[in-house]
Amino acid sequence: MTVRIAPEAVELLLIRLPLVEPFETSFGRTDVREILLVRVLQDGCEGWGECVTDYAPLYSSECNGTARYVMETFLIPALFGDPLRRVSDWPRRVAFVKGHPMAKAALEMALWDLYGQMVGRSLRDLWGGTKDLVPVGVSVGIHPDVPSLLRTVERYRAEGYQRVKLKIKPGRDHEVLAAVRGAFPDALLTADANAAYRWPRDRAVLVSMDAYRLQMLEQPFPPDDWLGHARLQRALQTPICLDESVTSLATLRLALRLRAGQVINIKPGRVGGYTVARRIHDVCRRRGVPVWCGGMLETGIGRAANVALASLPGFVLPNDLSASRRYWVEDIVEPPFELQPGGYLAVPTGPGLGVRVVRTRLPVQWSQTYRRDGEIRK
Ligand code: NPG
Repeated sequence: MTVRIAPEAVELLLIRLPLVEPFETSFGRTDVREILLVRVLQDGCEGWGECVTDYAPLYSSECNGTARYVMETFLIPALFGDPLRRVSDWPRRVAFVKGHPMAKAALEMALWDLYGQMVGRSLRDLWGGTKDLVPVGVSVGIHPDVPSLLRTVERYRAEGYQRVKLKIKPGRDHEVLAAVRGAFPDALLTADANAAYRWPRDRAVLVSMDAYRLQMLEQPFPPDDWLGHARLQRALQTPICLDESVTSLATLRLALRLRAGQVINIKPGRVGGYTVARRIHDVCRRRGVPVWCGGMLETGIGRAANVALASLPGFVLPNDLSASRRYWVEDIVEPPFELQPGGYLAVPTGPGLGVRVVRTRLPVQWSQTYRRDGEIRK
């Protein structure tokens, strides 16, 4: 049986979901997440996707407003063209739209879920995942003071997370890393700068971070500073992990050729979807480069897709995929993600995402439905 992908309708919804505690990075602080969701409908089945954009373009150039505009003006009409033979044809279908990887990825996620529902197979199965459980860590935001940070780290370690990632920025780095390493001599620790440092200005500050025995230092410099990353990596024993820099297979190859990093954080939203994310995984695996799945404070929708991705064999390091209760009072899916003994999340086995979206739990700000026949309904 061949299943063609030709949704009759696409719904976009914006929800506002408060985080259980504020999350601060070098680019800003979030208390409430504004999240754009996508629902696609075909033959009585539905598929859900989550867009990892935020209310403002702080992490990258996209935000909820650009994603909505690009989806409704270009991507949804492209989806309403000829049926797709495979979901993995989506990147080629939308290649005429330059950039906007998060908008493309959100629709692709919904199409994978829809396809999985239609053929009764899980994403793990469709993507060649090999694990039932994926190792997970927790990302700890910038805290107002060191004692409160130590309390947070203690709590997450007691819950069982395998590693702790600390957000750092200039002026909020050595103090934090020294305190956490001092309090937890054996903890698996990483640090993430979200591009807040500059080469060569911050060379000495960064090189002296070798003292903290970090598993990796993530994205110290802006995404396009390839030479800065390569030069720092030559001076640093700690492996550099690239996040924002790796936006495609081409930038991955550049990173590996320049030795600008030794570890890759794969975020499907950043690279335009799960098809490209899997290709990046495949190249890294062939070359022996360890990868892990990054997180963007997703609801259970995006988390389900990311957990399935992280079940692929090359995802060998703890992922930024924490339990639902680390983010939300009540997740919008059933069942929620719970931390398993030893610091793992279980990979869903049901069709598609393998979780059910609870419509009554969605704090919808606005929604709009676009139909193949051209009708638009608010
Ligand atoms: O557990 O989802 C999570 C958070 C992981 O630190 C995390 N994400 O820079 O990787 C990042 C950061 C982030 C969060 C980036 C939100 C963009 C938006």
